[in-house]
Amino acid sequence: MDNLVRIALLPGDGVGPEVMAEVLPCLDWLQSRGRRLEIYHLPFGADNFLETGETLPEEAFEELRDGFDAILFGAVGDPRIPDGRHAEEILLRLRQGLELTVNYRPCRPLASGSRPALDIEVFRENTEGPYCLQGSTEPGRAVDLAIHTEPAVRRLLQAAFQRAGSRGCPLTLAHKANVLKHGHGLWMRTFEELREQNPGVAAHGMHADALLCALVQDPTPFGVIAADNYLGDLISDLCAGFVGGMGVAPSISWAPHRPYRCAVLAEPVHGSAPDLAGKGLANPVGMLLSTALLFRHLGSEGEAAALEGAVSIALAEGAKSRDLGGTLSTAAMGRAIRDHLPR
Ligand code: GGG
Repeated sequence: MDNLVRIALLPGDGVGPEVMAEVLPCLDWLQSRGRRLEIYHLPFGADNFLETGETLPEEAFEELRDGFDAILFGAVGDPRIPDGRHAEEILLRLRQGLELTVNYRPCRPLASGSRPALDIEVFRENTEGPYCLQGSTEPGRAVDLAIHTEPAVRRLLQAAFQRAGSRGCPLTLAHKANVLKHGHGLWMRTFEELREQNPGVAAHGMHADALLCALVQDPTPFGVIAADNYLGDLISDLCAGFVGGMGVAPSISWAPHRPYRCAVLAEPVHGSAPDLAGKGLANPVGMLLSTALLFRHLGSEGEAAALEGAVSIALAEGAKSRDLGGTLSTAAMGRAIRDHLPR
């Protein structure tokens, strides 16, 4: 029998609660197949902040860190909080505080059929770079600091080398070491060291601007792409555009060194899309595929593959939400997918 897994659900803002609602029956389904889960719904987000003045209180963070195994996250971002303070104090706090260094963003065609020609997996460092939130705005001058540390860079690159090795595909490091000599110099040195230790992996570095051009011209030769937080964010969004857009892009973040009990967080790549919220216009596919990634991370490989398969079959049969040119609501799209889950 599997061990009990405690999962915290944080739907967040905007379309987050709507796409998270489509996950709940999938968690029930996983339990119906013998996986023991304890699910907790947590309210942190813009509404809670505006009501209580709290973003993610320290006790709540510690409870998530030490009392849960995994987090399923929706999205944060709300126009009523224009400085995005709550988003930083919730999502970036979780990524950084739990040391979720590796953010994995797969991009492959979704409809079922022959082997995908495009099969890119972006490994994005998730806790550092310019997203460390250190900087200042002064009259006529603004500073955003980018911090890169050797342990985080090494952890991210080790995960990318491991994955490229097991897939037998090329590994590309995106960098701008010609300009960002210090930070990306560290990335290059660590990459070279790991390249020597992994002679079986066809690994090379590429200037990020040239990489973006090559991706737009032909993404099919690429396999695993590793990048810092900022470049990884941009590259993975571009790649999402090759396979249906932001609404279908999943992600999962984990701490390979497992410093705390809670070492994994799955969330769609998309943000809160406030203009779509409350209208049934959001596509739940990114959230559902992120849930499948979590199932796989927790060792439920069969159920992960079945959920991914259900998405593929539903899309191949013509199920389409508005972003994909169809008319299905968020809930109808979720139902069309779940109809293909094995009982
Ligand atoms: N699930 C990713 C997420 O919520 N990211 C935060 C974000 O991008 N917020 C800004 C926005 O929603 O536009």
